[in-house]
Amino acid sequence: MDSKAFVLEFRKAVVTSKSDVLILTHLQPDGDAVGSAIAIQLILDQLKVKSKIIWNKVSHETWKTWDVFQEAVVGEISDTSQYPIVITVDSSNPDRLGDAKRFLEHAQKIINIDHHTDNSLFGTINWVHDASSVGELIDAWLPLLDVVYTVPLAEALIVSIVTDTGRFKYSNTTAHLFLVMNRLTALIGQNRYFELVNFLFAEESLLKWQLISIAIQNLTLVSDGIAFSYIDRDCGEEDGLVDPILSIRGVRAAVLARPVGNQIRLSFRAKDIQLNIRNLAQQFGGGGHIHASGATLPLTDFSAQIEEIKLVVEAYFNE
Ligand SMILES: [Mn+2]
Repeated sequence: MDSKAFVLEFRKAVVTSKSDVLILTHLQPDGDAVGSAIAIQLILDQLKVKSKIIWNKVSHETWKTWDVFQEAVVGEISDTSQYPIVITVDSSNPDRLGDAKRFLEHAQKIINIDHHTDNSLFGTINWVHDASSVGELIDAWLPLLDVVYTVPLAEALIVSIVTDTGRFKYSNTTAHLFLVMNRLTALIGQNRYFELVNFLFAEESLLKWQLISIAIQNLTLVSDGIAFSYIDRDCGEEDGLVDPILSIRGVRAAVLARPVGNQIRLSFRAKDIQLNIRNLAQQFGGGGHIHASGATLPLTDFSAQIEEIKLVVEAYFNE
């Protein structure tokens, strides 16, 4: 489906909706999920279509201080109503939605917008392409939809792009993306861009630094430039804990394991372009991007599982 066909389908689906359009994204929404969900809502607003976003376990303090986030119209995960039109962003399969997955059951149309190449194409309309972020993907068809790039809309797309490219240092950063960013930053202005990136990145919680310190203490090199570590306490929804490990000189890839609720969450990152970390994530039933992926395992015996995980990682890089 090309962008023209998608926009036709998108418009047809949303404007005929008699009830609110529901916007869903993955558990523990990150910057891409938050930015793109809000961008979709702001687009629907302009089309005079009412919508609700359901955040599933949003805990990141950062978003709560962003005025555009505060103004978003949100629904409750406990909502039992049925929504005929559901739009999902940044979610490669229905399981990524957590409990919110049940909203897909009675939906007549599911519009699936995602940039994970392992997306299961679970939508009735799928806009799934390889791109840096969902923000970049939305920008690909937005000019055809006849909506105005307002300042909040541009901000939402910037939040999505800036966070999912690791501030333009991941391998998904392309020349084209800077053209997109050129338009978006011109729109919001230099001062607002400075404000935005500062509240996004200038501060981390003390807890996060403490968790990073645990991860550094538990770090081992399982192979040449391959770091493995774990955090042996439930640190809830904190994200970005693997990045400091990857930033250590000489580390080409990093794997971090930690318990969250009744699961072990695994994060995989690589900064060596030759390394495909997604294949490793897939060995644990996970997926994602070639240089940034994740997986979750049921938590049974943490210490024993850590040893097993470490062996799998070691074998993967030493074979
Ligand atoms: Mn994303």
